[in-house]
Amino acid sequence: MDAPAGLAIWEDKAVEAWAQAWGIPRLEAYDSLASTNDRCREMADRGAPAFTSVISREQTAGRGRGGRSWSSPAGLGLWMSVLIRPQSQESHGLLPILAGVAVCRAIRMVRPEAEPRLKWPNDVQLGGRKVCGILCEGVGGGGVVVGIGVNVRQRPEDFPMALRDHVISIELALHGEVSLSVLAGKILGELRRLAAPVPTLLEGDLAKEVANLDALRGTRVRDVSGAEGTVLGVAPDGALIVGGEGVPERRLVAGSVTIVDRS
Ligand code: BT5
Repeated sequence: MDAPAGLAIWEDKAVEAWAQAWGIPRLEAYDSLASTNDRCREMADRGAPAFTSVISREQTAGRGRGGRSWSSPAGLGLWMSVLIRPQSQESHGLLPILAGVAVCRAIRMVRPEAEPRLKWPNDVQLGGRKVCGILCEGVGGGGVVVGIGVNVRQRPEDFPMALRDHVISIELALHGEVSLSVLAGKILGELRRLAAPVPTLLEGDLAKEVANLDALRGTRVRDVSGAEGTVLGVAPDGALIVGGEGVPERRLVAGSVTIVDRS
């Protein structure tokens, strides 16, 4: 497939200059793409180096896991994909969490009063509402495209009706303008710190940080099989540990959980 026409200028600056400022080898920016993950995958297939990134003002077919759709209106959020090339397959399960930590740190950098939380396995929340979703997709040669969608400027009416009670944008939660380029630069900077190289386990300070950010720890949840339990934390390999009150401890490695009770 031919490469679509990329922008020379994004957010008032040459795209190449952003790549240089952020210390990444290659950046492409677009007005509109079906999905930044698809474009990043094409670049990966042609041998693009780690941290090659793609940003689009709008996505016409932005997606979540399992083919769910991701609302990506023009100019209202950061819709970005980053190619990671982990040394080992073992670290793949950690990538959504590492990207989530990068987003939490970046939000704190642009809004120090913010209290973002990680909702295992791939969401970032503000005030219990989803502000960011992460979609990691494997590509050839052991690479992973990490898609990061952050709601930045939406007002409630900019979200699809069915989502309004569960979602939030940074500006709705915290007021005042947030620059897409500053946010993108902070996320990429933190991702480079966390994922070059990609760790194979969550250990030490990083494990503590994940525990502190964990929105689910201590909550009662139901997994996709219908089983309930209390979240005990995130394991070093990124699995969610659920147990408590006579329930045998188990590890969830994929899927989602629903919060049943916060007490
Ligand atoms: C996700 O999936 O949360 C991953 C979303 C990844 C989006 C990025 S944007 C850049 C890159 N390119 C892409 O095409 N995708 C990535 P999941 O956990 O399956 O959640 C999907 C669900 O989130 C949907 O079914 C909706 O309920 C909800 N949702 C859709 N749009 C949303 C939005 N803008 N903000 C919050 N929630 C949303």
